[in-house]
Amino acid sequence: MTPTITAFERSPDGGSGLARDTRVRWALEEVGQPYEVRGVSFSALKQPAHLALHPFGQIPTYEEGDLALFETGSIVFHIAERHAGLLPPNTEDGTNARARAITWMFAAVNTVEPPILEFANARLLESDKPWSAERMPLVEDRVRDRLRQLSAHFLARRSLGEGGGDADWLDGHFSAGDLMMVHVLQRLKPSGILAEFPDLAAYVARGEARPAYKRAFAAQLAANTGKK
Ligand SMILES: N[C@@H](CCC(=O)N[C@@H](CS)C(=O)NCC(=O)O)C(=O)O
Repeated sequence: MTPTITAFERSPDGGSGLARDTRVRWALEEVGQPYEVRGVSFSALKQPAHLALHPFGQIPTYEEGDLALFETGSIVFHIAERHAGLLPPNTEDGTNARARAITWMFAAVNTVEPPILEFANARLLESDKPWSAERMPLVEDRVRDRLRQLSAHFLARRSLGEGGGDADWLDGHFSAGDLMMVHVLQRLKPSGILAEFPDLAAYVARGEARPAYKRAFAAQLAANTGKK
């Protein structure tokens, strides 16, 4: 059955990949699962029909037969559980690697995304407040702390010679953990903070170079611009 996801009818970023349906589109493209998209307006997000799917009135959602899901972590996990390609197999050899990849999915949304969102909100919604300039360095440094830690993880993997010596991804092969982490980090690109960590900027670029990401990005852009 072809799943249907929801996305902004008109995304505030014009469809340039920041809206969270990108993660879901990307996961579906990675596993080769066709999908349909229903655009939702900002006012419809808070109407009963959408709230029945998403109690917090947000996108994306995922519908497949009787199943309706919200939260990108859960949706991407669901896709990764049902299709090969985003998590190591649940075999004797793969179980630990699978558990670690799932751990990275949680780390992306629970540990790395919150300070990045705080920073994005501080820039977009609070810059006119009298306390904004004083607070901003604290908010930026919380982001830098996380990036330093993530960067140290890659450095440790490289120095251990993991991933064939180049450690392109968080833990072995590309996984749903990388998909979530790359998308979380992308939000930092316009600020210049990501560029302070060239290894992480290169990691994000590797994610963006994946054909499945490019297809997801193009589809979201086309939906917002009407151009294919
Ligand atoms: N934790 C949620 C966050 C979802 C979310 O923040 N969606 C944004 C779009 S990227 C949204 O719908 N914003 C509109 C609103 O909150 O009213 C997830 O990962 O799915």
